[in-house]
Amino acid sequence: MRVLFVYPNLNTQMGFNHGLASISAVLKDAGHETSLVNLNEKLPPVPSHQDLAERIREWQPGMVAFSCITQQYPTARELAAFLRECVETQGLELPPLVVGGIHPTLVPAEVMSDGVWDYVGMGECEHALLELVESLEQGERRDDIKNFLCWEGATRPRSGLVAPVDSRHWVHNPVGEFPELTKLPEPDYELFETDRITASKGGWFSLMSSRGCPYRCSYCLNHKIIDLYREDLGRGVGKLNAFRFRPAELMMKEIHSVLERYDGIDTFIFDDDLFTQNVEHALEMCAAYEASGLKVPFVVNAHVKRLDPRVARALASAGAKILKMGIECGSQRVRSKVLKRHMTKSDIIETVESSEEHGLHTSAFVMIGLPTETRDERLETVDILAESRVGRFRCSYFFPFPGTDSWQMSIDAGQVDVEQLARQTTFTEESALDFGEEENLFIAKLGRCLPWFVNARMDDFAPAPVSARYRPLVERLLAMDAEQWRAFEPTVNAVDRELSAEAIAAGELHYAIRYNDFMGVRSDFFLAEEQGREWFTAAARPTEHEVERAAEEVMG
Ligand code: B12
Ligand code: SF4
Repeated sequence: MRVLFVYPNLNTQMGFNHGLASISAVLKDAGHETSLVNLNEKLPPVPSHQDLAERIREWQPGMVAFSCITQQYPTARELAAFLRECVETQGLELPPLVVGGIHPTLVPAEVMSDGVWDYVGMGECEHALLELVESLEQGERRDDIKNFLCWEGATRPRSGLVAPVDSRHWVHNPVGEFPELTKLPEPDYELFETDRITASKGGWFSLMSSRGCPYRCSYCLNHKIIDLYREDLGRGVGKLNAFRFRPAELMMKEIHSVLERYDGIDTFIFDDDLFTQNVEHALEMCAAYEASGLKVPFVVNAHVKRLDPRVARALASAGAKILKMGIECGSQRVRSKVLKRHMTKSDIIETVESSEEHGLHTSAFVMIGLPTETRDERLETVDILAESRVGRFRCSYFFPFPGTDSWQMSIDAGQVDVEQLARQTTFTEESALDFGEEENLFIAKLGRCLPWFVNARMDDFAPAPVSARYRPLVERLLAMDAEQWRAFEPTVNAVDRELSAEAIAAGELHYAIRYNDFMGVRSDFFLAEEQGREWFTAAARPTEHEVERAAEEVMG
């Protein structure tokens, strides 16, 4: 059968959709045909609603299957409603419309109640979608396929453009077992315009060598996935096989075939939730990577609670370039009570230190504007960055995803701005929570100018001449009222460049806004990168004098 996938990747960071790549590979292996309508601004021309209808008319798929995360769902729903309209207005013959991915998994009933879908997929659907495709091909309308919420008798009532929504006529099937990663075929990267995507991501190519994560952070989907499978499969978490790995041998085969097929790859990024968590798997992956002689650097995710020194060494030796980790917030209370991220300040400091000692550049995720967080607690986030001197940090405004525990917490705290939440598609420009006028203004300044706050605080923890340079700027910033801030905000990058250039010239270690507006990067790293030098191992860490010399080169 022909399956037409739709990925409404509009207004969200462009990327592969690993879920679709995996499902498509399984369908193709079973002899089905797949194709993709990928909507993203960076891949023009962006197909219009009508283009999608024409594609269905011409290609005549037996199913149209959408995949989406929360921010992409409104577009998916809009497209599906448009296609339903085309049935009435243009006589379009429409096959079943299916939707799956993170958002439908988190809030399936809410998605189903929109009335536009025939099937709503929950959880990992490689096997489930194949079963659905094969049953439809046989002309069956089954309503008992695991992982799907659908209409009784799999027949959507067709009165009106959008069906009347009545949950009494739905069948909510339980999820089936998690797919074994050892048995899944190589992801179908051919589904995408891979060369174009790689080029527009600056040569970064995303891979996944594992699925799942043993932690239960309140803002992430993992606790909800575990609860769903635990309830439906009736087994404890230890017996769910939720945290799975693709053997190093299969990963290396995939990496080599990707390098043969696609041009312009100069960094691999393992998008596994936690690459370093399972020591055995991480060591095997690093050993295989190093033994293959590949010189392509790579990037991985780690948890600060668990970075085995053997793994840190193996990563550095195999060519890992950046180690990413969630620090999220400096306050112990907010980390443990709100985020359910149980780690101490010393876990954070020690992991950053140990990674850097092994020559790994560290990158921290932090969130600003968390529910119930006080101003002092927000400033603790500044302090943990200043004290740890992490290699870089990526700052986003906290966003509560529907269906997660942090969503409920934000509602309970009375801090959700519902309208803002509904229209927001990124988390790096503004907060979706409302803390009152004064605090909202503070959060906006902190989120946009975090590197300056960190620079200003660095000498509270270790000698840092740069703090004196940034302190007056932070004081000026804090004194601005809303109108003054609005006028100043567009100049932030220019001011940052100017001050950073002065700090470079003076040989002062500092953070500057680099690569994108929400990233603060430590000067020794970006200077090395700008000069095309290798990142240093700890033993070869630059002295102040070397930083000064490098600065002189950059400044001419
Ligand atoms: C890799 C990853 C990325 C990569 C690639 C994203 C991509 N589109 O593939 C990058 C770095 C680009 C990225 C960016 C972002 N990400 Co991200 N990312 C992930 C991560 C770690 C893994 C996703 C993954 O590939 N999983 C493995 C695959 C196999 O699973 P899957 O995609 O869920 O697909 C399965 C099922 O969902 C289902 N399925 C999927 N599609 C369909 C379709 C049909 C028809 C059916 C039936 C089933 C089905 O079957 C699939 C196969 O088993 C997840 C966390 C996680 N553990 O899932 C976060 C996650 C998806 N990301 C998230 C977010 C918020 C983002 C960003 C918005 C962040 C930002 N500030 O910009 C951007 C958006 C980018 C985008 N266009 O998607 C959130 C989404 C939360 C939500 N409720 O929507 C997640 C869940 C993390 C979290 N906070 O909980 N991300
Ligand atoms: S450690 Fe990361 S992937 Fe795991 S539950 Fe927490 S946020 Fe999600």
